[in-house]
Amino acid sequence: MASMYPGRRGIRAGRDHRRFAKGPGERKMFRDQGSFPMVKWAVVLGAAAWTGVGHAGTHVAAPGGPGLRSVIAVAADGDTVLLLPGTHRGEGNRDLQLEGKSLVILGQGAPESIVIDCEGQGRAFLLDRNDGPSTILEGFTIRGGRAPQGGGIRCDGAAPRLVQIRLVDNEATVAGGGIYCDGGAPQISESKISWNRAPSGGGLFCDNATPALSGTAVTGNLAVYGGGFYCSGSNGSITTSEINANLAWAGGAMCLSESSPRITRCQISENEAQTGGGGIRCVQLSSPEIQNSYLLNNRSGWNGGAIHCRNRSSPRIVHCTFAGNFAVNEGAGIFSISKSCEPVILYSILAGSPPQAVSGNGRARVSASAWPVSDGTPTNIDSRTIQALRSDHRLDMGSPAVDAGGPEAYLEVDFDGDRRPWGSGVDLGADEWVPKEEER
Ligand SMILES: [Ca+2]
Ligand SMILES: [Ca+2]
Repeated sequence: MASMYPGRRGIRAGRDHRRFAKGPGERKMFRDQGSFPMVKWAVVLGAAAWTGVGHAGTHVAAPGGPGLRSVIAVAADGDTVLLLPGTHRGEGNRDLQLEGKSLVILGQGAPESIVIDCEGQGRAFLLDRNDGPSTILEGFTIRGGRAPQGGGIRCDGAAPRLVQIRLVDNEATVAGGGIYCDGGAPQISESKISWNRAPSGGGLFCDNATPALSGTAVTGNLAVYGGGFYCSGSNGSITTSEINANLAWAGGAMCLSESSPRITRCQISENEAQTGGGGIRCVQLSSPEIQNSYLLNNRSGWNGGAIHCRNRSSPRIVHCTFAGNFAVNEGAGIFSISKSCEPVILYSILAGSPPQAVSGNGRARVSASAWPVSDGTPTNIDSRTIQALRSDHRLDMGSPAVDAGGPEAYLEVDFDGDRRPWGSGVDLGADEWVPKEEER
């Protein structure tokens, strides 16, 4: 491991985070994804069986064969390339480009059993502006990639769909250990981006891109800036995803610079930074909208355990639950370094973060939320709310947080997937309490 990276205390966090991974959020996250991939597989495999391998629309790449590059070369626009189980390695299986053709590259089997191993000799795919949403990479693993930008995949103005892709143990020497996006609008769903590393953006780096992540786990990645993500001039959306146990010098889960993504129904937990922003570090002019999300057990070696704001960054945090975050200095929940920052915290619960859950020179506006009484804030609704959180940070029957949220704009689905409001009002925090028999 290069010495520029922070130490690996995050490995401990990675072990701890499994207890959250078994929570109802993740179970519902993956259940929500439906059966589309299985149906598609059946259709494709049925077509291959009916017409044989020589069918014009379907091509097969087997491990040990001539390699994916030569299969792509003979494929026509709109064709499907089936990757057979096993490890695809060698020169014919790295630094691949699709030659302007829209292809579906589909793993035939469990994504973990189909591996493109770049063996540290290059990246798997370089996609460009010819590769739009009809370019689909689905159901396989990319590991061992190494490149300056985008160790596993680089997208230059591309907008491909990545479905059930595993980007594991890739490295960038500049930015984007797993994937690097220079412009474009990639859609990443039901995927895992784990154990990648780069100086900036251990998992992903987005530069003036508009990514859409859903149902994706960004876990255990390592960087100097932005363990999970680095977004520069990039907005986009992150929904029903887990950003857990990433590690960085600054911005454990993510660094945002001139980037204001919309983060909904996500769990951001167990991330760690040696300096500001154990979870999210808003560097400059970055005002993400964070809704119906959990920020749990993130740690900063300086200020801002969950969120650190600087240089006119004013995130808007609505219906979120903070618990167990920690900062060595101050701002276990949210820290704003300057008066130019005006984070808004609304209808949220800041638990387990005393003292100074919200601190710094910024003009944080906390309203209609519950937070530790030790902060002496006039906006505390009821400290019993915090004590009433279950061990899994969900609400329990009779919690003061039930129906205590606001009538203003809210998402109609809570973190768990329950419809909100249930009962006479929306609940505080990320979770809407519903009677057990009504839980989805
Ligand atoms: Ca309610
Ligand atoms: Ca719920």
